[in-house]
Amino acid sequence: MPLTFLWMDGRGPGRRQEERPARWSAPENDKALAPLPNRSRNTLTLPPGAVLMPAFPFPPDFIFGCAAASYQIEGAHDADGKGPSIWDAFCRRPGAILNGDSGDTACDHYHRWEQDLDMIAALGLDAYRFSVAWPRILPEGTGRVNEAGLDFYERLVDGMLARGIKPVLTLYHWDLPLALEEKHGGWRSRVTAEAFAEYARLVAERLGDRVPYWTTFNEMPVFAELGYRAGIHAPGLKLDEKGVRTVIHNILLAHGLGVQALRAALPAQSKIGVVHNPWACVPFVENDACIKAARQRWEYRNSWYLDPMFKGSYPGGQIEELGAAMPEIRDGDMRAIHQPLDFLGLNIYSSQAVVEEDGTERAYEKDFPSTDMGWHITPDVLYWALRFAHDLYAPPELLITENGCAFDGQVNAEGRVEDYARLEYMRGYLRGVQRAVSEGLPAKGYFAWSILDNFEWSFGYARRFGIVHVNFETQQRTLKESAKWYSHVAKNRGM
Ligand code: GCO
Repeated sequence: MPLTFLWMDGRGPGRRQEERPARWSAPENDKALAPLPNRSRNTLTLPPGAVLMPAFPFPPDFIFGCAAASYQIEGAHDADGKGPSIWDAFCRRPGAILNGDSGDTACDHYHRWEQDLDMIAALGLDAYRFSVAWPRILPEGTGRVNEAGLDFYERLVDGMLARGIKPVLTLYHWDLPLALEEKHGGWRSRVTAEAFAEYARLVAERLGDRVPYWTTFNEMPVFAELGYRAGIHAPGLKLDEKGVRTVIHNILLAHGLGVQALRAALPAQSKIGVVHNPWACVPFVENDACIKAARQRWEYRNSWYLDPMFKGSYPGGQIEELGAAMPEIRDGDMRAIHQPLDFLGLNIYSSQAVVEEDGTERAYEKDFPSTDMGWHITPDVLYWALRFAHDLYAPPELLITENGCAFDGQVNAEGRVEDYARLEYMRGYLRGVQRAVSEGLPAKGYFAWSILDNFEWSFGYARRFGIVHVNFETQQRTLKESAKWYSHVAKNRGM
């Protein structure tokens, strides 16, 4: 029986089922990249068996991935020669973590990684963004190498490749070897920056031939600000302005030295980048003046981190504002920090402000719809972040390396986790990415945070970000409805 559909003019009629390749790809690649056509609505009668192109298609090589991080999922905190990290220590500090939780066991991914990779493969996801725990490789941070640690990540990477999953590796997702903190002051010291480069080299030498995407750091502002100024993340310090700026400088330096070490050790085609969590905003209305004003606010708020890496200098105006709190910069530091990068990863959950034409930042009202973290649900923010990052820094590739939401949700009597709020959140945010792609911005991938409910830092297990539910008593995994939906999107290359 012929079906009548509404479809967007200019997107073309559906493809017949039998013509459909295993994975959907756009009839003409550049169609997906062309600007959106005028949305006049037409009706179309399709022959039986025909399927529609997704209303919001993505290019065939777009990466639909998922993400997690070592300390948040691995557990096995002292297994096979691993040294302690600053998070192992911080979690033991009374009152530091909600409910006294720790990552000691977490999702026990260290022992269940095969099952977890099977799940990612069954969902049809293209890539898995994971992090390496530095203290598994170098239990004291420097010096003695723990081969068993390297072996674990080698098995994990080979396991991904065997299942057709692209490994996207992060070297630092906050679990610094405790010895570096205790002996040298962690990121307060340049010794840690040099140690990081050595660690990067070791991992690259072992896994370089198999990992296409390499990331030095995850979210510098978070572990610098929350760990060294607010004291609510490891190592739990409350430094003054100059102290924090010194920490940031050392992290940036570590990034630069790390990129150099990676370039020297990796095959030429490897992609090297960094993951930043930008302060993000949207323009009040979509006109040139508002967009310009929003981009200026975005630049002002992110340039302390992005300018050194992409331009080789701290933003001039802000150096003046800082005055005596400016960190010491040694000869050659800025050159070392300023390394060519192949991609910029963006972790974005929420817009912080609506920006008016005169640059005023308006905060969202208190009762604005938000997730269990209290983060506002602002789907357009991904589009604007991709656009501003492109306009200001033009990295060859942009990836949304994290996006997702905390909503509580348990397995019901039918064995389902009906997290339609998460599904709608993802649908809305992904449309922003699709808009960016359709306008020709180099947005190459999206990674759902997170594949599993996991240890959410100072919130312990009390915030669930997973598209897969984890019962932390039994370690039972259950696909949430959002995971099933996301699997459709990945398999159909669009929504
Ligand atoms: C972070 C980290 C993740 C978090 C996630 C939700 O970015 O803060 O990359 O580890 O769990 O962002 O807060």
